[in-house]
Amino acid sequence: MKLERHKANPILEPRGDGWESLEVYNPAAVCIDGKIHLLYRATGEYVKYISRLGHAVFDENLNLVERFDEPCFTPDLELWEMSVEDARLTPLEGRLYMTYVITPTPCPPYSVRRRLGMPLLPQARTRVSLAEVIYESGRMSFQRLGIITPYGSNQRDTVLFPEKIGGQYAALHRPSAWIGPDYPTDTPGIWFAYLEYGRGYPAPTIRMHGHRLVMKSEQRWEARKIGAGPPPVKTDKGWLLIYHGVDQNRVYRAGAALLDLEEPWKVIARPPEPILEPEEEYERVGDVPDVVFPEGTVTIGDDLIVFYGGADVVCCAASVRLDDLVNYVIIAPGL
Ligand code: BMA
Repeated sequence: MKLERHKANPILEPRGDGWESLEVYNPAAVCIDGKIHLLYRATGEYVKYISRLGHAVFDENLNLVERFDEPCFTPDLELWEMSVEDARLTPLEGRLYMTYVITPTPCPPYSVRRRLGMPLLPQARTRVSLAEVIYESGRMSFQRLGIITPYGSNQRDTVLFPEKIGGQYAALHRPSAWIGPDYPTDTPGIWFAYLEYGRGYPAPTIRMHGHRLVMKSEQRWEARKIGAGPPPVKTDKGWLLIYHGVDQNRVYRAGAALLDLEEPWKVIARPPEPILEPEEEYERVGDVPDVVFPEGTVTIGDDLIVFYGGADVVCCAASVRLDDLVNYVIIAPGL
């Protein structure tokens, strides 16, 4: 089964000559009062490669209603955030939370550096932070809650579960450094962790504990690494997880799996084939060729709409009947 692309793709493209003139991609999504809000990663130059988040609003038929001229979220240099990237939005207990990647050393992706003759090393070191999102009078504002991923684990792709697991807040995360002989995986995989408040001054810290590997690379299309996409979607058959896999040629595809509702580190089903792969020009040609990178979903009626970045340049949408996707994940040939 494949997701069906929206006819108006790409739904957002770079514009102007400022902060969002080069790339607008990898959108988080949330539906509030019948409007779909996307928070997308945006860049406007390749030298410092600072990412900010932009905010666009769509109706349920994916017509653009509003796109704000200024970024809604920018790096806080006091916190050594030089770049804020790849947001995910999770409604939880009546509040809205955002996880996002931060780095003090942003650098353009490998393909851009090769094209522009920039040094290919080093890679950016990344961690993931949490913020509460306050939605008021049509605009988003943010209350930072701090870094949540463990020191030195080099993280992206961290998503909150939209409800507690076994009485505790919980997340999936992707520690790139947790590979090799000391770990149960040789390539970056998807891990589960609980979140808890720890002591801290001037504010409590939120830290992860109880880490367990959930999924590691299995198929050729995910041989290099995998990472969670949008936050898990609750269904009566299990948590639906849409994730990305990267092959040895750096092609990014999306797959789907079902995780146990009570013990989400247990995989119920994981079809071997991707549900979305780069085929259209806006996915195949761009700053990073051959990338589909899902980061948000909303359910409208019976449909699940998946929002994803195309080739690190544009925002796109694709959809599927949620029941059909869950049934497919269950009956498709297993691991
Ligand atoms: C990942 C992140 C994403 C990006 C992807 C493909 O490491 O940087 O934001 O879309 O690579 O370049």
